Amino acid sequence: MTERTYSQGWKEITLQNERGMSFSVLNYGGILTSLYAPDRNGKSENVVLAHDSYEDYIGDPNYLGALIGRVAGRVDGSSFQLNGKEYNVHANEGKNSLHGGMEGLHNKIWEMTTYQEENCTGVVLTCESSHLEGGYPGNVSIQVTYELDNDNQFSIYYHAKSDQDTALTLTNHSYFNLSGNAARTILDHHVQIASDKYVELDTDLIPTGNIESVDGTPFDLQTKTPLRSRLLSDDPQIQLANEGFDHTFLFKEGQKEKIVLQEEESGRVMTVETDQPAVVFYTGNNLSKEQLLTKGPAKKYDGLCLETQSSPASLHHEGFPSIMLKAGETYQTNTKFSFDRK
Ligand code: FUC
Repeated sequence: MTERTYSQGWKEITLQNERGMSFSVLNYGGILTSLYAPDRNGKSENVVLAHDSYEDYIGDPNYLGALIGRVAGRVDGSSFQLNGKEYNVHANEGKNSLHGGMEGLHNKIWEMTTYQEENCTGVVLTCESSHLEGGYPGNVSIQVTYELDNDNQFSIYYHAKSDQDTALTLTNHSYFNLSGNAARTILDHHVQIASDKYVELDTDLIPTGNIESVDGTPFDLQTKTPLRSRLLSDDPQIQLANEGFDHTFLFKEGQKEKIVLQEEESGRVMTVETDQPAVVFYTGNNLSKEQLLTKGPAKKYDGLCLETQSSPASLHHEGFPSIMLKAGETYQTNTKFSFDRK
């Protein structure tokens, strides 16, 4: 374990396993600032995007590596009804609310405690979000654990409890790039998602509520698919998201491996398992050269996010798994990213 302190009092913890993997996390936003995984030849390199200067994490429009909540994704019109009452949450993207608004979890200082067990090592992050913070009801205690084991599995466990009924769906906003230190874009990554349905977006990227079949569309990623042709497709849904995916894919039942991501040149393969019903698959369509990353200026498609979660579309539409958390009940979910090489 190593610990670093930054001028603004931020702390960063780095933990490693016995198989060439390590990760670093900042107490600011619970941001995953690095995740090192070995390539085909055993060379460990960073597989998530990171800012060069730590100040750039403040107000980062791309939410690099951050924990996201209370409601990950977009809340249409920044309002919703709960128990017959209307709640207005903070609008931070026109009239809509993105990723919990300005007071989202990505902006919080989290407490961090590390642990070491026989086969794994981890860090537990905790924070409190008070009643009406960001406009959301209930005092909520949140605990997120990042854990790395000796089988090269990196897991995120989410845990929350509220003293009032509220809306909650948490995720992590890491941008994966398996080429290592973002040497190549994600255009030549292959992806497979166990999903036969995706959620249509309007021009503000708000779910229309229409659940569409992937059949015969660029959204059919049920077999291993190179991303390039899909991202460069003239499909109107791909076009409106600034030439890429920024969509919720609803997982099929009964398949343990929900997502497989592969970069053939490095040989890295990442498999995602989750108990969440969906993923927002975002292909870094808005990354641009104004942001300086550790590898140099960012560019479109430098990384992709796999935001496992439930959809905030459920706040306004039928047919989606609910994101309501009842007072006193426990929100508990997990997502596991397993690394391998081929
Ligand atoms: C994702 C996308 C958004 C946005 C943000 C930084 O979650 O859904 O469109 O660009 O990340």
